[in-house]
Amino acid sequence: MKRIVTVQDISCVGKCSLTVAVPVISAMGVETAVLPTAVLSTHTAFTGFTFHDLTDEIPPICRHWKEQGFRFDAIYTGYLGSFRQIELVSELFRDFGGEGTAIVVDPVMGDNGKLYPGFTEEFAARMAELCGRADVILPNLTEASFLLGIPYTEHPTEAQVKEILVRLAALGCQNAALTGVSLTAGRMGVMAYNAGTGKYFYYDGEYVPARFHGTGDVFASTVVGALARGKSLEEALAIAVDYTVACIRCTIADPAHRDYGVNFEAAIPQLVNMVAK
Ligand code: PXL
Repeated sequence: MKRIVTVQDISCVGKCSLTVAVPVISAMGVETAVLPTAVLSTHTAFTGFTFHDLTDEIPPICRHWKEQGFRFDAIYTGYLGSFRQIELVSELFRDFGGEGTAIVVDPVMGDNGKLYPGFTEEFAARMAELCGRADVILPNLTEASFLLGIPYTEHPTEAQVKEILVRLAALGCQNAALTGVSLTAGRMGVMAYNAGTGKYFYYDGEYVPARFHGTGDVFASTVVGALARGKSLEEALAIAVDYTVACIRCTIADPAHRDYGVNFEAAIPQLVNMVAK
């Protein structure tokens, strides 16, 4: 069985980060090790959330893993809470990366043109350096604009998306995939660029006009799980679009749905089928 490790926070209630990554990637038949960066009572869209930083735990955990000789088929990073955590994640890439270990960075920092609480432009600049060390990065349009220090455009043209992708790849990563891209009315998906081949890839699904927290984490977790299961990046991105749309559909199909997180649980059987094909 393939084994990945994911580095992000535990938001106890809110269906994002680890409470999404662990069930989704595990359901795909991939062992999912965790390196928790912080414990929050909820994700940061709630008011009054608690935050307990776990940065000091990271070096001893990694030391123990090195002693045990653990290897991972992928390292997947999501929400990181501090400059020091970015540094420690760089060290994790150095110590556990290399041949046979895909590095996937989801530079979780914001959405809808705004940074999440606590993030700054300086943080985005450091996150951009981390992206340069990845095989695959998965920013949304907001995160891409902060990574590159360019204005946010909600509806970029295809030419603008391609230019953003080339600039993202110039940070140093092999593949950049931009989420939340809509090139046709009523559709939304992902466009990716491979710096080695110079090729673009686009895949979209039905655009459901509803926004929920955690969809980026559902998307990124699915990409990581599918890659670990031997899918190509293009296949993994397509599965991730289809699963994310299925999750949003399941959420709004329930009139009593909560307004945070998506009902990814109900769509897990579909995900399992998609990855088995
Ligand atoms: O879904 C991304 C995410 C992860 N972790 C925390 C968050 C968010 C989004 O708001 O607040 C703590």
